[in-house]
Amino acid sequence: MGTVQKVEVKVTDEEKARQERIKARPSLSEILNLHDFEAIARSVMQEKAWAYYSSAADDEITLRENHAAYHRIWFRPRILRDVTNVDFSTSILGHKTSMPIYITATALGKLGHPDGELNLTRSAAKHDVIQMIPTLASCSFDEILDNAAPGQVQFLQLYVNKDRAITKRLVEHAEQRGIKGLFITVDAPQLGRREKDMRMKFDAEDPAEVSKNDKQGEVDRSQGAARAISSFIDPGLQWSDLKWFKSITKMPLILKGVQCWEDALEAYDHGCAGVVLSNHGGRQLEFARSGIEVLVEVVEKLGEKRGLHFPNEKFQVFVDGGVRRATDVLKAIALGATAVGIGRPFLYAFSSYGQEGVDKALTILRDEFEMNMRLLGARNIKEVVREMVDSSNIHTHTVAVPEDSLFRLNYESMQHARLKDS
Ligand code: 173
Repeated sequence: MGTVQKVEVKVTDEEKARQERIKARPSLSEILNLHDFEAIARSVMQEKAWAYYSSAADDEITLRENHAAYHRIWFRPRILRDVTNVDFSTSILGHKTSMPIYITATALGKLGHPDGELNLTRSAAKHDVIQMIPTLASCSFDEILDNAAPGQVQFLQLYVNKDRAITKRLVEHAEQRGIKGLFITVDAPQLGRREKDMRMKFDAEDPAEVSKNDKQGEVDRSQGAARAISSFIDPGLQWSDLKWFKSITKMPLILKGVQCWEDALEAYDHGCAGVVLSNHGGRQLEFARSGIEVLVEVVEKLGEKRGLHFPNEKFQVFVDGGVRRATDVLKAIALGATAVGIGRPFLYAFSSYGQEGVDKALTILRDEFEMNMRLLGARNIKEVVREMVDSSNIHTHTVAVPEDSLFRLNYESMQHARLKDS
């Protein structure tokens, strides 16, 4: 079983108790679903790391909506279709993947485990899925590439630096090292308020700090991990910059963080290869809608305005946020997404169990896909079609759905400021 981080923290009573909780982790064979990793991570992770990974904007309403939105979509399965064999492999930007998911970019992997993002790289190779490497990884970009299997497909998530020379170097280097797609983050001109994270001080000596090689500029450490390292991001990024990106790279450009059909249409008209309908895991604009809700309007309006049918090879639409089950993914596929990004569940998996945790998470998803494709009456991803879901309630934000206990139990309430002597 992979080692859980035991860095040289002062051995306080709280740390001793944490070490006991690490020893008391259930074995991987007892883990049944992705929610389980979250519950375990919450009890075994260092407080600061948990705060950074789990936190989201303001009152965390969008964080919860991302997951809850999937509960407003119900299936219309087909029967008697000989589902002895089901194949849920597909391709993303022309690259094969064993399932219609990818490991999306999440910063600061070493906060959760000493091997950081390499847990994801190695597991992605083993399970034939694609990893999107974050600009702000704890491991250096080259270390991640060097640890990839021969021919392993990886994408790069890009934060655009105010100093375009730094961005240009990174993009050219990424292309030269064989990165297959550039996902430009467009929903974070300024970092959202993640108050759980802000209550923690980001430590100058933190071993998990973003890779020294990939440093993007000076930092302000008073407001949590994320704000500490985000000041290099250019809030001046605009549509006209896409021309420049096209002039410096041949990699397909995908905008990550599109939140309405009008911008998806702009992206298409600007020659992007796709969009990720995302609100950054609920960490940016509070009351941003879920990616799955936005997907419904994007598919409808781009069909109407440009005659596009989805899924579409030329312009691919991805969704992320709140995904915990293969049924969530299948809903997005039925509604026209090419694939779905999953972030936090893999962080929680490696923070709790190292690479074996990620392996287990991917195995769980594979098993869920197999069963649910059979139950849905779809033998391959092409057969997961629009008619298999009823999304008529997607834009209605208050509907009665059964309590989602596993998710709710993992949700941590926000904290008030504490008195000095408490
Ligand atoms: O969501 C994040 O935490 C994130 O994307 C980020 C952005 C800048 C610095 C660190 C993390």
